[in-house]
Amino acid sequence: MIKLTGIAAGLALTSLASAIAAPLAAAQGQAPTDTMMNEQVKSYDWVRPQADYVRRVVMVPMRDGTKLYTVIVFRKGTTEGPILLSRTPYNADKSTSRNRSQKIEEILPVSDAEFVNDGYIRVYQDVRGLDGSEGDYVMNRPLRGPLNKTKVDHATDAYDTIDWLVKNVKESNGRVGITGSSYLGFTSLMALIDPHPALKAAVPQSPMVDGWMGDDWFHNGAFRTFGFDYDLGQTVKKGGGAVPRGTGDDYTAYLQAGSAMDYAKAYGLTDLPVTRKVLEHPSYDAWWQGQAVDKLLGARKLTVPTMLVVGQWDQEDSYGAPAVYQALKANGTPSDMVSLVIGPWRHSQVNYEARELGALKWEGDTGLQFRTRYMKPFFDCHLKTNAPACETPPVLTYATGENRWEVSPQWPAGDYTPLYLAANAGLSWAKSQAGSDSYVSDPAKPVPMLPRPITMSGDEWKTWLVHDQRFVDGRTDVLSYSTGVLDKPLHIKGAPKVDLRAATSGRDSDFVVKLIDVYPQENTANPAMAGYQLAIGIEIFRGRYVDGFSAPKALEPGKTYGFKWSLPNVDHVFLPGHRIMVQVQSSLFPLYDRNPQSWVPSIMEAKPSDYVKATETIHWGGDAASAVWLPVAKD
Ligand code: PG9
Repeated sequence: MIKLTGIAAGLALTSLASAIAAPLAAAQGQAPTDTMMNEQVKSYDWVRPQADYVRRVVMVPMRDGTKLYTVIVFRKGTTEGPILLSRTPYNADKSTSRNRSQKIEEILPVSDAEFVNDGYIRVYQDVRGLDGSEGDYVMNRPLRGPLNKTKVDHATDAYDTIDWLVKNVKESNGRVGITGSSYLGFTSLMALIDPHPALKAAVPQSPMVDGWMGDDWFHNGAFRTFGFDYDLGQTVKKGGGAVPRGTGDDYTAYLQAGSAMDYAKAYGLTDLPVTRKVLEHPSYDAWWQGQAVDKLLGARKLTVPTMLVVGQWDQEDSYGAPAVYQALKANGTPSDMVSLVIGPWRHSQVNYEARELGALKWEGDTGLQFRTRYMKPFFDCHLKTNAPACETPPVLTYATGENRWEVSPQWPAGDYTPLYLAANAGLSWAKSQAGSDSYVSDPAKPVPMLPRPITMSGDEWKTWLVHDQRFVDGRTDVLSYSTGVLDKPLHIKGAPKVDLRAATSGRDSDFVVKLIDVYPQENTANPAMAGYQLAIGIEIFRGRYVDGFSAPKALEPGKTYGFKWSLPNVDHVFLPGHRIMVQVQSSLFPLYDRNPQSWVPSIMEAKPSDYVKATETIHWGGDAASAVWLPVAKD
């Protein structure tokens, strides 16, 4: 005999019981049933009574009747809580439900812990048209006006949301702050336009401000292909994700496709309205200018105290925060209304653990340090009931190299001093006799942004700006100029400015300049850093815009032009024993599309035959003294 034990025995007994029960029921005159109970229930509340928080989901009505999905989270027992709002395109539900924990610190992003543990009410809202919110989604929806004929934008949506929150969240003290990084930085900035009176403070982090000048879509006219994946992920309701190009080398995938338009067509991206818009506006026209948030804010009086934050190696939106700071400073905004923070971070790293970036290590968790020592006190002093006095630094930066926070009264905080390109691959503080160097830029072999194979995703993308640049030093199409070994520190605080005197044999050309800290050749304690070429700033300029960004023109072959642009804002100390290097090249692929180097009205649509080799001549000394102007701090 087989003995049944445990579950098997239980199951066997249950089936035996029903086998007996059915004929029994029939015998007793009950009608056999041909339906079964539907075992699905309508919903499940994963926030259990034991949760240490309250989590409310509400549809907040906007002035046009559209309702926006809004999640309100706070610790149980909170009263008189300041509200901290973020308006997101990245799913409010997901931002407030990590692991479905019953602990508030666990369901929220790590950067929220210090706030909710001190009585703040955290609110995340889906922007209109995305995730739980109703309405139409327009990427970076412009302000009402020539580019937006509707009655709503992110300024009105923020206003209506804040209005609803202060009237309906009884646990709050009626004071609201707004924050978030990148797209959320953009929505934070838009809330500052005709703001609700209850909005008392803002911390926009790495905000996307001017998509053409230096944030996500272009830099100084050169198109950033990374936007394709973003468009697909962001604007397709089902099945978006990444561009389906497989796991191979992105360098090869983009090179084989041809122009940006060819690539877009090959992958069906021209079906996306947002991609079409970007491809149709290759120059700095009214469409781009009209939505540049630094211009919008610079034309108004700032009425909400604002702390602008950016990472020194922000691979997506390095331009926006300092540009808004400069625009507000230029219109007379005082330091107690606008301040600037530059941390040693990649894009959005301010909200994560930030002890290191690639091979670079900092003194502790610089993200946490900033949030607890500066960002939270800033919100506290503007939002708390019985608030402490504000002690917000006008400018707070992290001096990389010496690895310490420092406060400056204004930004830039150095005196611009030219470091000239010179003979024998040198860099010199004095202008030398005239001379030049040349290289051939071949669009068939563009200079890679990283050692191949390249996948512009994950950690590789997050840290590419701090990658050791030795992998291109020595290429025949990259010029490297260097100082001797420094005998004392050189501290720079600001955005280095490039003044490149160059000629091309073609009709158009890109120029890329990198300012590099070359570490000492030997380092027994840390061999990974021996001889490391750390780019302190990398930036591109598209030659056709030499006379203005809205007026592209063909270059005259052989004529020397002065190409001028800025590198990202930095606070860096080149230490004794290090050298300063400047690299010049004419492509940075595949992040930036290739310049065909012949004249075509739109580079987006260049044909294979338009891509030609060009000889680039970089002049130094005399009347055509190429230089990088460094904002040298007097320490
Ligand atoms: N940098 C991203 C982005 C912002 C706005 C538009 C497009 C892209 C982001 O990280 O949100």
